[in-house]
Amino acid sequence: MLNIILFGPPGAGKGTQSQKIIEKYNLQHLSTGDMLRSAIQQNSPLGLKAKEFMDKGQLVPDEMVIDLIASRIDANGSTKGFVFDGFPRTTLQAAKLDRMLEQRKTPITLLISLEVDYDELIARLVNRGKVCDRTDDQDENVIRGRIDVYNKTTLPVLDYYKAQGKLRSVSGMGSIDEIFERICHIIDCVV
Ligand code: B4P
Repeated sequence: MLNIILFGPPGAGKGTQSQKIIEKYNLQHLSTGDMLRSAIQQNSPLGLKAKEFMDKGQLVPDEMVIDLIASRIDANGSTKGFVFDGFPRTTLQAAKLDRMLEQRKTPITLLISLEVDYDELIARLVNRGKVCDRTDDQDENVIRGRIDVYNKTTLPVLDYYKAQGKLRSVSGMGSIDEIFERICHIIDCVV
């Protein structure tokens, strides 16, 4: 199986590139952000709780997303592999994911880290806030807060996978197709 973590700060292009990767390599897309937004739309108890954190630009509690991911991995046993988008976002989530995949004898193959300048991240998310109804993109202070949370809480996940020799960094600046070409080059070296 090919299991890829697509990693990067808010606005790095994780969701955008994940879509292209799953189409080209026939993988299953697991986005915790999408799962949580869908729970919010359905007004489920999990969605109502998640909304409180997401609207403020904070991470939702680890156990909520870990349970979500575990159920989706179990539901997709016959896939050729997964693209994890927006997960793991803490080292605890990373350790739990490793354990889940170890039990299924299908470890993470690579973590691809998208690197994008701070000002470009802000510009992309402010722009998305104008065209989408995502509440976490409506306020520039919340956007800046999400990037702070990424730097403080999520970045250590890079070191976790670097220690396993699985980290690959790629520039996330430029056109969507240029970035996708760089990502494919990395993936094609392992398939
Ligand atoms: P996510 O849904 O993961 O959202 P995101 O970090 O903002 O990135 P996203 O993938 O959507 O955007 P992209 O960079 O593709 O998380 C939302 C919230 O959910 C979190 O803040 C947190 O509260 C919660 N959450 C999710 N997972 C969690 C977890 N594991 N643990 C705890 N909490 C969790 O794209 C951004 C914009 O840039 C788009 O408009 C896109 O069109 C544009 N864009 C992309 N590539 C571009 C390019 N090359 N050039 C120009 N624009 C580009």
